Amino acid sequence: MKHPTCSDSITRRDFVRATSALATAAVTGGLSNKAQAADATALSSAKSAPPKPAGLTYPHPLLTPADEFRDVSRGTPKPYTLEGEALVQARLTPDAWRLEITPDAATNPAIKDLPSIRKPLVFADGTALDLPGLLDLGRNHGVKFLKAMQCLNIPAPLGQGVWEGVPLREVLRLCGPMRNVRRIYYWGFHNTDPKQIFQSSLSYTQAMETPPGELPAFLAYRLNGEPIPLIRGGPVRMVIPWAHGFKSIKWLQRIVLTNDYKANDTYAEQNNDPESHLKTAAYSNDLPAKIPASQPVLIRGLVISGLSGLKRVEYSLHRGNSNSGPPSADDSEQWIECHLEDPPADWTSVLPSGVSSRQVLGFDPKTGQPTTWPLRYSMVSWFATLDKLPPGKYAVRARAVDLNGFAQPEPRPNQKTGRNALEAKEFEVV
Ligand SMILES: Nc1nc2c(c(=O)[nH]1)N[C@H]1C(S)=C(S)[C@@H](COP(=O)(O)O)O[C@H]1N2
Ligand SMILES: [Mo]
Repeated sequence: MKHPTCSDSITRRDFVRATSALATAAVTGGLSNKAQAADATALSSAKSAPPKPAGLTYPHPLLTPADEFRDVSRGTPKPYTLEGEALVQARLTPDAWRLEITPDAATNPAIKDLPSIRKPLVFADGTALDLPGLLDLGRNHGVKFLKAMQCLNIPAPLGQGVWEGVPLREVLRLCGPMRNVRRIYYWGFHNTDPKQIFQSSLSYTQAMETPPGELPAFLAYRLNGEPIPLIRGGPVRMVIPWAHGFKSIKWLQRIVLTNDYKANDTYAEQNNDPESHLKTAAYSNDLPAKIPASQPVLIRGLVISGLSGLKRVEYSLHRGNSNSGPPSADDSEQWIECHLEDPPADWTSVLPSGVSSRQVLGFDPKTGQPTTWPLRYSMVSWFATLDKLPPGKYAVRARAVDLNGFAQPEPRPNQKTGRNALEAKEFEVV
C-alpha cells in the first residue's frame, strides 16, 4: 500500500507565488537576532493565515482513493487475502454478509443483571441483518461524513474519504426494547483463532443518544461513492467519526449488547486510551536532503482538526541539524504561521459524483458550505515557503494550535492517546 497520497504538483512558479513577506522577514529574524523573536511571535499569533496565492495546487487531495489508504490490519490471514469460496464462507461477499446482534452471555461475574433484548438478530435463526436490509435502512436514515482515518500509534494520517452508511442507533432499534445494556461491543471477521480478534466498544449513550447536530456512530457501506472494497473493511465497516481508527472496525459482523461497564477494546490492552478522540495535530512531509539556494524551500504536510478544532499551523526553523534546535515546543521560540488549504470553491469537483455537499454532515444543508473549516475530524494540507535562506544545514518543525490555544504536542497526557510529537525535518541549502 502506498503512503497517504501526495502528488508533487506544486510548480516552481507556485513556490514563488506562495512566498510570503511575513515568512521571509520572520525567518531572517529568527536566524540572526533572538530579540526579534518576541515581535515575530506576536505577529504570527495576531495575524490570520495569509491567503492562498493564485494558481497554487495543494500537495494532498482531499479524498484518498480507497486502495491508497495506509492499511492497519491485524491477524493472519488478513481477511482481504481471502478469495472464492473462502470469502463466501467468511461471509465477506455482499450476498453472504450478515450482521448478528445478541445479548452478552454472562462472562463477568460482577455483572448481576443480565442484558435482554426483544429481537436478537441471529444467523442460525435466519434473522441476522443482510446487506439489502441495511441499504434499505439507509434510504431513510443514511448519513455521509468526510473523515480522516488515523491510527493512534502512527504519526501520519492513513487517508481521508467520504463514508456513507446507517447510524448504529437505527440498526440497534431493529432489536426492539432492550434492558440492562450499558455498552455495545463489536468486532469483525478475523479468522478462526479467538486470540486474534480485533474488537472495540462504545457506551450505550454514544451509540443511541446522538445530540442534535452531532455525528453518529454508523455502519458504513460506501466509501467515496463506491461500495467499500474488501481491502478497506467492506462490505460493511463501523465508522466512529470522532475516534481514532481502532474504533472503526473493518469487516463488521458482530454486535454484542452487554451490561458490562468496561471497554473491551483490543487497543486498551496495549496501553492505548480506548476513549481517546481524534486529536488536532500537524504532520510534515519529508524534504529533499539538499535544496539549491536559488530555490525557495517549500515545507508542507497535513493537519487533522480533532476534537478541540484547529486555530492554525505554524513552523519554526533552526540552523544546524535537529539536535541543535530546542527539543520540543517552547513559546520563547519563534513560530511562524503557515498557509492552510482553503475550502474548495466547487465541492462538486471534489466529492464523488452523486454526493452533494448539502447531504454531508458538517456542511450547511442550505448553502452546501462547511460549517467549520477545516471540517471536524477531517484533514487539509498546510504549507509555507522559506525564501532566501543562506547556504547551510537547517531543521524545521511544524505544529498545530487548537482552538483552546494548546500548541502541539499539548494537550496529550501521553503519546498513547495519539502520536503527535514535534518531528524535525532536516535539509541543507547548497
Ligand atoms: N477488523 C479489524 N478492524 C480494524 C483493524 C483490524 O486489525 N481489524 N485495525 C484498526 C486500526 S488499529 C486502525 S488504525 C484502522 C485502520 O484503517 P485502514 O486500514 O482502513 O486505514 O482500522 C481499524 N479496524
Ligand atoms: Mo490503529
